[in-house]
Amino acid sequence: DRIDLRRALISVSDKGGLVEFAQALAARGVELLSTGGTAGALRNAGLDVRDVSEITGFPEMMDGRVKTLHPGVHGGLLALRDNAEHRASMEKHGIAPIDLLVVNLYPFEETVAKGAAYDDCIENIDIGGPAMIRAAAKNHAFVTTVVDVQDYDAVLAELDANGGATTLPFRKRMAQTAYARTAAYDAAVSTWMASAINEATPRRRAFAGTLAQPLRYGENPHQAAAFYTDGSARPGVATARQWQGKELSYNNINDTDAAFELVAEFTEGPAVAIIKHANPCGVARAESLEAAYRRAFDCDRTSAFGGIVALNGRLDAATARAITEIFTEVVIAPEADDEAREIFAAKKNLRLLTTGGVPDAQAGGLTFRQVAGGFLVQTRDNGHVTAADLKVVTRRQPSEAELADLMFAWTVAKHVKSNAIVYAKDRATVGIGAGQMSRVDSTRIGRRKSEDMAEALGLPGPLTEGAAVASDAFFPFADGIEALAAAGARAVIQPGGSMRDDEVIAAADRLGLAMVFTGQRHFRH
Ligand code: 93A
Repeated sequence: DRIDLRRALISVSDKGGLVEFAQALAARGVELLSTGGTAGALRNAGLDVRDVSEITGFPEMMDGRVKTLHPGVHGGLLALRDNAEHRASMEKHGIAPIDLLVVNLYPFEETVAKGAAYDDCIENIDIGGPAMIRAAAKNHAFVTTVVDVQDYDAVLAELDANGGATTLPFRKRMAQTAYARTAAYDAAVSTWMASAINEATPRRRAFAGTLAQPLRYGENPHQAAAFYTDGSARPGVATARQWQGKELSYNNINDTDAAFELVAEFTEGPAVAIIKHANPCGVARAESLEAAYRRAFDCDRTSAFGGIVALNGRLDAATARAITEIFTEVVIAPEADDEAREIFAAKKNLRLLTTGGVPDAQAGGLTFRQVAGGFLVQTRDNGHVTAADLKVVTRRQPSEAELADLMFAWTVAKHVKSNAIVYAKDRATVGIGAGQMSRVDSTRIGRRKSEDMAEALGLPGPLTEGAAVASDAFFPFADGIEALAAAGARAVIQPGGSMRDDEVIAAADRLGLAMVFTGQRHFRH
């Protein structure tokens, strides 16, 4: 299964490492064929190279759209060398076998990422490159396919280990990588076109990402994992710059995303969220980020330990100092002051990420969840209500202050796993009940946590006294409302729409609560 490497076709857009690699091939006696730009670069470096146009008998034409699409090339890639008929065809048409194909594609993803115009993106859809890659990879019984600059060294090592030949297992691995590349490339084209033509539905879509980082392990140490990016320019964990600390883990990436997407909801003034296990354990708005952090921290100091902190504004020294008072895993912010970075520099295990901006919480896009045998795709939960959308359903109207807290709690609840109950006061969470199978349980958990916190802070509890409460989905029975009232809550925001809304509203009226319906639900599982 060893194939001696005699002839290579190299056609690359990313010319990094090209000359060194081609020199190493030439030194091993490999004949080089190339397309225009690549051949030029190789000649400049003093290498002997044949132009593909010499093989095809055609010049590169139509702005390079047609360079390698020719039987002289594809025959050389696809011919089965142990097949008499294929060999006869090669002979008859003067087709020489190509043993190694080195192609990296027109930079379509980069062109889209830099916001290029439609026609520019179209021109950067590579046709000849993927055609050659797919041909060479299909014929891996004889041909080695390289689609990534990072694999050049592996090819040379393979040749050296096998006396100038490649082995079948190696060629199979390279072929598998090659198809991953062409699949991801076409998925990127399709995804870009969907947004270019405003095709928002998740139907007829292809999905693929680019490997950004192999991870040390997954959700648990016995699980292997990797992080893929989807090419979106959305500011967030995938595009952030990491200033210090060890590599992010699978769970860190997941939680950091949850934290940053939550604070991105707050566009008016400083906001901070602290996340543990993908749920917020404290969220607050305040006049400064430091104050917001301290108030978020005071929601659940116990859970905040080892948490992930997201800010929606520039990290300053005072906030950095406050954060370093306890152990925190990751801090993510749009930017960070030099002084804040210096304060963090003393904390070796703390990772600081800056994103350059805050994402648009109301932007479209798709989200995924895997199930056995497939995955579920849906549009992002970019649902948003304003005070004008709310319907007061109780005799008592919420006060201005209650209304502000209701809106705040509702926004946080959108980012809490269902069943979600969020108690808030003065634009800070004071109790969060997350991820319970029963809504009453979430209600009780939020209250109990606030009692624990009151005790820890030496305050008369529970802190839920006088709070506004959000529920991510409707109350099926009056018992949830009764539990909220027992916790001292004064106002409630929820979607409404239960069969027993009448009972629920009657309970709120009886207990003196103000309640508003949003008409929109925010399940999150
Ligand atoms: O425009 S193409 O789709 N038509 C082709 O026939 C073709 N053949 C190779 N693009 C084509 N290529 C691509 O050209 C390669 O995939 C590579 O990215 C690039 C290298 O061009 P050059 O050698 O001129 O820099």
